[in-house]
Amino acid sequence: MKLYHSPTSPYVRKVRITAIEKGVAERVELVVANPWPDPAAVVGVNPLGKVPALVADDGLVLYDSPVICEYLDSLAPIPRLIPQAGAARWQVLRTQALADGILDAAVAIVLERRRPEAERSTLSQKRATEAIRRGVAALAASTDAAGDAPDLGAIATGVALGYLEFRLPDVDFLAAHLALRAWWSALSARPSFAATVPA
Ligand SMILES: N[C@@H](CCC(=O)N[C@@H](CS)C(=O)NCC(=O)O)C(=O)O
Repeated sequence: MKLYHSPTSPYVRKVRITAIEKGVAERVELVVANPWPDPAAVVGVNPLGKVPALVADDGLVLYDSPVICEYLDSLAPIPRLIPQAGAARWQVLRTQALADGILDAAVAIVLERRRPEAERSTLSQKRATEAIRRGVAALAASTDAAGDAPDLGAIATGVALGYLEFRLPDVDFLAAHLALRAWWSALSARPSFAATVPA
């Protein structure tokens, strides 16, 4: 399999952690494709011009990190990162959607901050910041106890919190959520997280 990736993309990190937790990381060849300076690097595999994109061994092309993670989860029965049915399945997928939404809002702020000051929208940044605050509060209300083997919801949550710390360190989104901070700290010690810390 080939994973088109940029080293600092949090969506890519989620896929890489999923591959490690599933025990299939050695089957994944990393292909550097940074879409910001060079959109052509990835449009051949993803018409949206975004990473991650995966080319499976049989030539199947997949994109959007939730789809790629579900594909990786299907490659081996154990550990199961997305429950196959029932309420547990929908809760994991919802948590992933929540964490990915936090990422989308955080990425929007990062991009806004990179624009010339006169072109920045304070309203967009404020809306995104508030969405992140509400999202983190919802994660804090629902995250499982520390020490559990992570499912895809936990992986996505850990990646989102890591990205907030990496790109928006001036805002302490976890200040009011000390239990979530402790949970995340324990999760971050796992080899899969330690091996994928963004440089
Ligand atoms: N929903 C997508 C988001 C992927 C995404 O936004 N990737 C960013 C890198 S962090 C990207 O490639 N952006 C390039 C662009 O928007 O042109 C996923 O989960 O895979």
